[in-house]
Amino acid sequence: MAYTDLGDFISRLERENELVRVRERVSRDLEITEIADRTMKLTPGVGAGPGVGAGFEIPPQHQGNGPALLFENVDGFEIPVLINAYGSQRRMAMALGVDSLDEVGERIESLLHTQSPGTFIEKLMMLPKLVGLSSAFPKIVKSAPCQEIVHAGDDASLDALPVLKCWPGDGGRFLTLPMVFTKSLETGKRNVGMYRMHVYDSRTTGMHWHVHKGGARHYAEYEAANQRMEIAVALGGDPAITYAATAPLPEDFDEMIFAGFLRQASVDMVQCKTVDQQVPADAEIVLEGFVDPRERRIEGPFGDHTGYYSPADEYPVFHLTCVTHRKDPIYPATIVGRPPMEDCYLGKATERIFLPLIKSQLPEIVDMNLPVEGIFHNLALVSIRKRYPMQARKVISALWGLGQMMFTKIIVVFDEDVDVQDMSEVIWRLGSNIDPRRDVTFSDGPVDVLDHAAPQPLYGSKMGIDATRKIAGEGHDRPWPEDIRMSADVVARIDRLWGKLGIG
Ligand SMILES: Cc1cc2nc3c(=O)[nH]c(=O)nc-3n(C[C@H](O)[C@H](O)[C@H](O)COP(=O)(O)O)c2cc1C
Ligand SMILES: [Mn+2]
Repeated sequence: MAYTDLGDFISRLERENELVRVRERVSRDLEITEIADRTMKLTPGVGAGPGVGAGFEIPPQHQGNGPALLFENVDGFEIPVLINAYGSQRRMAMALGVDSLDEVGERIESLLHTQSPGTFIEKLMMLPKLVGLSSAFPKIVKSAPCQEIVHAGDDASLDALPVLKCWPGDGGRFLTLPMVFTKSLETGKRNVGMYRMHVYDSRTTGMHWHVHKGGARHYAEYEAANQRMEIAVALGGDPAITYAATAPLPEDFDEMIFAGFLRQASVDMVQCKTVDQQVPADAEIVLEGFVDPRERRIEGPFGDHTGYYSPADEYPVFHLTCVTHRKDPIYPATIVGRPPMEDCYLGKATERIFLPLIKSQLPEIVDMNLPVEGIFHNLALVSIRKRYPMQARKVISALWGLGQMMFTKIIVVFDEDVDVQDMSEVIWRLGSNIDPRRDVTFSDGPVDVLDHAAPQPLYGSKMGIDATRKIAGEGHDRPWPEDIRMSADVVARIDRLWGKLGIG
């Protein structure tokens, strides 16, 4: 059931009426962004706004967001641009071959219940063993579609790729959906992360891995050893592989094994031509190259997923040594910016898929919502089954210690009966149930590199809010009021009467 490649996924999207081919000629500079941004912000019943609709029609049934777009006529380029392929709950589920994202979470949960050793990380690290070696581990293949065409040496260039300039204030054009393959110098273990790449010229780009991420951790080893770091960057392939590059997996958990688990079939990998890396054989385009351990260059600014420009800063530089690609490749891209955007749905997939793992460590957690406007690291809404005083504080502290949850600026904890997916209820309970001085707790720690409100980069304060009802032992001596609810017999009687009342 796994997709053989990106083209296979595109065919599925098309069959399901989830993709629009844009045949009008458009520029890769800003115009694709403007069309994609409007598309990502379409809501049912709301028009696309002036100007859109000239070259294509939006099918009617997109729940809260417009279709995937395949730009077939990008001014000056032969290669088409795919964007917004992950941009809805439905398409994200389709990308992972499930009907609902919770299915993936349930598969993880049932694995954890069959064999259940140790901590969160230990459990996650067990996954490959649990899934079984044959089905999840990557396989090496000798020949690959992604190497049908090879441009090595002086022939290697980024110029044929329709890399987007996303926003007017951007420092240049950026690869926005690259899977960056690195290897630890010490252990040889692989990491794959999605880190945007600022194109400086035909053969050099920035390498924007944040200091907290796997690529930067490997890079620190090469810096210490003063050794050149060989890197491969893949674009496209089975969408489950691309998602895996964005997933917040623990250190040393091979994203290609996780992709194998997601697609329930191992990922075929092929050896690169000029660097000691393997890449997914089904990729559209592969960039091979290296990063020098001493070189730095200004990267950015870039209109970021925070909805603000992230400032220019110094990052390592990627030097291209070879480009390989399919005969007729597709260039996958996304834009980020003020939410909701396509990346919100990649993030929502992570929320659903990782929830069972978080619950295995914090069993009192019932549900968690990372609202898209909270851009994932700003706001987490969590419901818990509370049994003892200060349990909400324990959950808050524990979440700040769990993987990339460490970046979460605001965590709000509610009781189990609160639907944290319902923002109307969230705001009502939050305002009603807290005494700010008692129920708000502050802490300091690492913050996301993109956080611009922290007084200095990389570290700042966090806020935890206990919005649960206060129980004995929490210093609240007054009785806690009951929710207002109608008596069951009256509800039943009015249920029977309702249709006759002519109200609706
Ligand atoms: C569209 C998109 C762009 C991203 N860009 C970056 C980036 O430029 N730098 C970065 O450190 N993380 C970026 N991320 C987040 C990482 O991909 C994510 O944190 C991932 O878990 C990193 O994997 P790692 O833990 O193996 O480093 C991006 C995510 C998405 C979905
Ligand atoms: Mn990783």
